[in-house]
Amino acid sequence: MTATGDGQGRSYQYLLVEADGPVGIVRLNRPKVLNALCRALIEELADALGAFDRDPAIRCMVLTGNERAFAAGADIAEMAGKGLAEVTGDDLLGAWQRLWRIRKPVVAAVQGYCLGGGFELAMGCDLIVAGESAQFGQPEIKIGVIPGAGGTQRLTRVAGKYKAMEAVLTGRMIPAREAEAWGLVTKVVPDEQCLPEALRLARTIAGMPPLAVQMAKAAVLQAYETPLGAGLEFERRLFYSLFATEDQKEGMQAFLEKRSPQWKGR
Ligand code: DAK
Repeated sequence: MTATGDGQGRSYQYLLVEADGPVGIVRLNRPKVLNALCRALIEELADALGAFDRDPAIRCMVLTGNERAFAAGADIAEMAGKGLAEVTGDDLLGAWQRLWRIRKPVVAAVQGYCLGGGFELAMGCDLIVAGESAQFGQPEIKIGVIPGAGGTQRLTRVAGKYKAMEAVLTGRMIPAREAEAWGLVTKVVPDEQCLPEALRLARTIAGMPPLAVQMAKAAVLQAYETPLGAGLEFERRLFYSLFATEDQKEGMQAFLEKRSPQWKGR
């Protein structure tokens, strides 16, 4: 498994992209500035994850940084001189929104700083494996702004008003174990186990029937969008629709015949 800047047929300036069997791996690669998320990096990331999302050979993705930082937030140097017209007029939001539309699961493997837009990026992933060194936070208040890529919303929905208020109003860093107690991460592991554990989870997910995986992701995310009744209805419709797939027949038949299922993704 060798990382290169050339994945999915194109090269990236700020990413290392590779496929390990059915798992697409994207590593943020701007180490000198703790993987600060400049505009070009976010556009590359949306392109790389989007390409994996469209690739039928890829079933799950892992997004990671390096030992020192997952990402220390949006690039402050790039934002500092901008005025209201520039921030509202450019299409940075468009690249971020492409990230939220990825259909296949993305597992974040987080070590070190995971701050501001970096934390928002991790919270936009579907599972988060944290190394013990991980430090999460929304420090935007300290530089005169507030979270702008979902921090006030996603953090509040997961951790609740009082934890979110503290994080957003003080900018305090939340260590991995505390983040786990807040329900912000899937699991905390020793740092050297962070990427291997994320890959293990991704391979497990990649071994499941792909259409059911995508529908399961969509159904869980729907819980953040709708009242309970509408969410239950959404879930039920997706459940019924899976009975139109060959994989439902195969999965249930394989169970009855006491053998391993062979998924077709249809
Ligand atoms: N941007 C640019 N450069 C950064 C950076 C960042 N966010 N974080 C670190 N760096 C750079 C530092 O400037 C330094 O560069 P040199 O001086 O070596 O050239 C290098 O990385 C190493 O950092 P430090 O020397 O500061 O390292 P320390 O270990 O002393 O401190 C730190 C680590 C993470 C505590 C510190 O670097 C820090 O506080 N960084 C800033 C964290 C932060 O405030 N992040 C939030 C940024 S605002 C939106 C989308 C996204 C966003 C908003 C809207 N829309 C789509 C609407 C997101 C906003 C944000 O994330």
